[in-house]
Amino acid sequence: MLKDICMKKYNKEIKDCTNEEIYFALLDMTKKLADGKVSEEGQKKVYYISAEFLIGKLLSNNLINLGVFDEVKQVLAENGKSIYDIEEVEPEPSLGNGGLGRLAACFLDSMATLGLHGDGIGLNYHMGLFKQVFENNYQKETANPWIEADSWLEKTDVTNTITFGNLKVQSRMYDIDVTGYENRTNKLHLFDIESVDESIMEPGGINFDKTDIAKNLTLCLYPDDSDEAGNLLRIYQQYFMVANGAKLILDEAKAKGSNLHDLADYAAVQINDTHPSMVIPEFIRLLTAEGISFDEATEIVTEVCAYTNHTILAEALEKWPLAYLEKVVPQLVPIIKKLDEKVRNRYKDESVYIIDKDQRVHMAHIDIHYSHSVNGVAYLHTEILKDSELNNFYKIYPEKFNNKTNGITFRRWLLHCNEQLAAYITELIGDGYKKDAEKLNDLAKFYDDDAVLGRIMDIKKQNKVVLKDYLKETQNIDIDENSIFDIQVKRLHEYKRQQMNALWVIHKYFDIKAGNLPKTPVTVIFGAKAAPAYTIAKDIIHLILCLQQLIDNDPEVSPYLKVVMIENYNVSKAAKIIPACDISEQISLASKEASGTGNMKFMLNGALTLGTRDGANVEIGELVGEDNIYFFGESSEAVIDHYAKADYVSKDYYEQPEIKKLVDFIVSDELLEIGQKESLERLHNELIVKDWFMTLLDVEDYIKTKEGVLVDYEDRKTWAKKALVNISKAGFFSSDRTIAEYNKDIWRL
Ligand code: Z2T
Repeated sequence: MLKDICMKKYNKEIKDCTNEEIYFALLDMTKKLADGKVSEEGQKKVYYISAEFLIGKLLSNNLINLGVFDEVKQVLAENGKSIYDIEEVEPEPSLGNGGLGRLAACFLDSMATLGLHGDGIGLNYHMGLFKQVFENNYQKETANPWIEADSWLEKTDVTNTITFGNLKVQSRMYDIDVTGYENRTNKLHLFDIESVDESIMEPGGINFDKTDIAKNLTLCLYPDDSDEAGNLLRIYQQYFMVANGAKLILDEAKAKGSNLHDLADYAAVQINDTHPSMVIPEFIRLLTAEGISFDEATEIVTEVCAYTNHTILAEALEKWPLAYLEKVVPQLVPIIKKLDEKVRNRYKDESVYIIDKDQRVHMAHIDIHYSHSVNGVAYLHTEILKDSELNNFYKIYPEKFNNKTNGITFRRWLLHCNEQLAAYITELIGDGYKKDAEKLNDLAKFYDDDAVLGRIMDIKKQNKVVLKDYLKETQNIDIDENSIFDIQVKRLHEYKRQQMNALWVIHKYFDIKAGNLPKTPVTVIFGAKAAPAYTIAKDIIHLILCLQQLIDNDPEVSPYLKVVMIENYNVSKAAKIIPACDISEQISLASKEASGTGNMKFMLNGALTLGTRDGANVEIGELVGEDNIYFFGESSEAVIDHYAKADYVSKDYYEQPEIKKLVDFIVSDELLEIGQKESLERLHNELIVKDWFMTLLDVEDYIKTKEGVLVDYEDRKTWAKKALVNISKAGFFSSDRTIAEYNKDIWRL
């Protein structure tokens, strides 16, 4: 088939085509194959509405799901081409920030894989998330355009006029095929404005005129919300997404015979955090325009919609000033006021009102009152929502609250990223695990099989070499495949505590200087983007890059310790990094990481977790048992208690001489010579006088525990067994399981 396409498209044999030409030919081929698997099925359909879908590159993923990856790889090889070189040609769509967006992408994969009719609804950002480059040991942002003349996007003839007060914009829907693993194909619908203008982006950076909505609405994944124009743009984007989405959902239901009173028999809408929450008042607006009473419209919408919460961090909970909504979406304001009135008539507790006394609209409150389901994303997270963050709502609606522990698609995060391990698992237990992840438990019979443990460690070693070669090629960095790969890759945020890991590096640096040499050298790998306006996060990146340079240039230390900051960490880099990992750093302040999903990817690929009892780490621990995970630090209860009593004083911890020595090294002569004084001093001061996420509370236990991990690493056989236990218990974290639960408890397709 590929041969024919190349002939027809370029009048060339495969062997004579460039990698670019082959990529575009495979694009055509894949689309055709996927198309054959689209089918309307059943009356009810689920719509996953999300401001982010971090789909990453799609070619190999689609070839795997369509069952032709091995065949294509073979044909290419016979013609002197490599599928891995072709993969490099594909631009990476970065239509998400991190976990929330990647989760949405995994969920689409699992819906199609389970044969559920479920589509995604989102926005066609032209730039996606910024591209990160390092300059003078600092993060700099540049634009990241990804749409080419020929891409996965299919232009549809669905268009709408979307009204914002006096401004009207024309929209158009673009579709991306979502292939299921040996199953149906669904669609990801991405809406765009017809008048978008990429040329308003200032060259070399990520700045553009934030007020020119008709040109910028879908230009970028939501930008900083640090100024009014940024906030307003975000509201424009959100309404644009839900207005197009709600219209599509009603049109599809009507086409299938719905009279709208029975909408809940045709549509289930999952609201991914509060970014799409305006879909609730928008549905009510459309339904009442069709003659349905306001009260009935709220009941219909409540039956259709379900809401997922992804964080308890106060700053991430959206509260829009009513004045902003009046400016951008005046048509929704009377509806939101009426919804608030209904709440006020029923409940006396001010904390559950939609509009607060400062005239701010709490988006999550709309969702909780007017959805039938509210879920957290890991057991601990849901318990915290019920017991503290949303306790006042839980008291009103206990039946609405439920947990759906996150998951990841094993197609991308095992079959694709770690072909060798997948092939070996198949050799051991057959390939049933590809569709039923719980079958990984069958690996238990090999826990004490030396030959198996040896092979598991061999594969790990080979993956480390692959990463070594990749880093050499992309960043000209040399790492030692015989060192321990200790990895923390995720967005940069103080609650995730990359700064604590940096303090460990400082500790180890002192230790080595003092002559305590580690048996096996350690390579500490970081990858993280900081939000452009998040100053302290950028300071932490600066510290890590300065440590990297300091240690590289120190012949006493560099044979034993290396720090590497991966530039522009994204989905395709994750797929290269994760299979090579020995120690997975999941060290967030307990209670703050709602779930985490990187933790699951590392476990599945045979890394051991060093972490706090936070998010899904708790469930990983329960599955593998305390011998096969390294927990440290204060419990979530203790942390929540510290916040309640406001009794955490970082200065008190800083005064302990061993801790002071580490923290003060941030402003040592050695580092000031490399880095910028202002930045390092700001971070130093922050840790001493604020430390809002309690780094110094846990740093001592962290260092002690991590030293223990390094000791354990030396017993290779016991380590290999722990790795195999982790792989074998990872089945629970398949997003197929998560989606089956969403369907059983919430969507009921
Ligand atoms: C995000 O990635 C997450 C939560 C957010 O709250 C926003 C974004 Cl962009 C508004 C993450 C959580 O931090 C992480 O713990 C979780 O695993 C992930 O969502 C998916 O649920």
